[in-house]
Amino acid sequence: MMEIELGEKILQAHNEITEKNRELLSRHGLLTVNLMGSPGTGKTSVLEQLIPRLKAKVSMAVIEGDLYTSKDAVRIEAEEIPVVQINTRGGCHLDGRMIAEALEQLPLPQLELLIIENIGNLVCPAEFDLAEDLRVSMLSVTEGEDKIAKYPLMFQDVAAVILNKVDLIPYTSFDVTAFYEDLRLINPKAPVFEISCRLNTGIDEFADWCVSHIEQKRADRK
Ligand SMILES: Nc1nc2c(ncn2[C@@H]2O[C@H](COP(=O)(O)OP(=O)(O)O)[C@@H](O)[C@H]2O)c(=O)[nH]1
Ligand SMILES: [Mg+2]
Repeated sequence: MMEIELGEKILQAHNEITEKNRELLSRHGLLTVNLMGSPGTGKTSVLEQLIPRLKAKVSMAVIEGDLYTSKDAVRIEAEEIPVVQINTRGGCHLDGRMIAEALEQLPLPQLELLIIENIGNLVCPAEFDLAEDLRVSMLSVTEGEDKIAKYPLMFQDVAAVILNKVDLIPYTSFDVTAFYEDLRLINPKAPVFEISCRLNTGIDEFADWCVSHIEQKRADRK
């Protein structure tokens, strides 16, 4: 009984903070994207490819979730956009309180797009609403297509899926057909962007998808 009550209280506190974050983000008209996936799937690499394509058209910032280091934030800083580092000190996901603190450090009135790189993990991030508009989940071919069926929460309720490292398909046993079959069982509609950060392919399509959502947000504000 005690445990359940405690869990409920923590969850309730998280939900209250998240609603405040949502109100703040919506007041400033930001489109917020929660980018999730395993460690090493290529989240930061995708951002490094995406930011140069978007930053001339869209005022954007990144929140970098990391366990202990600022290595990813340093990589994003090189793209010359605002970036805030959150270190969870071992915590396996970002939460509303961490996002609230990060938002305090960002120039919200000047921003249109906020991308949150979540902690590399295929389980916990899926369970925490970060007040995002869009969830994007990533899988890379070296992880294996079976991860869709094994971690369905991560892929079922997302607006888009990125399949990264497609340049490595010839060198792995990744089964593209099974990937799509398993994905469509749990998520029939989300667009899939097949990307290679190494070969620089597929990113333009993903950038266009982001821009179309930003344009929708601009239209909603009018
Ligand atoms: N071959 C190949 N390697 C990639 C690709 N994208 C990322 N990587 C490599 O995968 C590793 C992890 O990438 P990173 O962006 O740090 O992943 P994160 O932990 O999800 O942020 C790095 O060594 C990248 O160079 C890709 O499309 N193809
Ligand atoms: Mg990273």
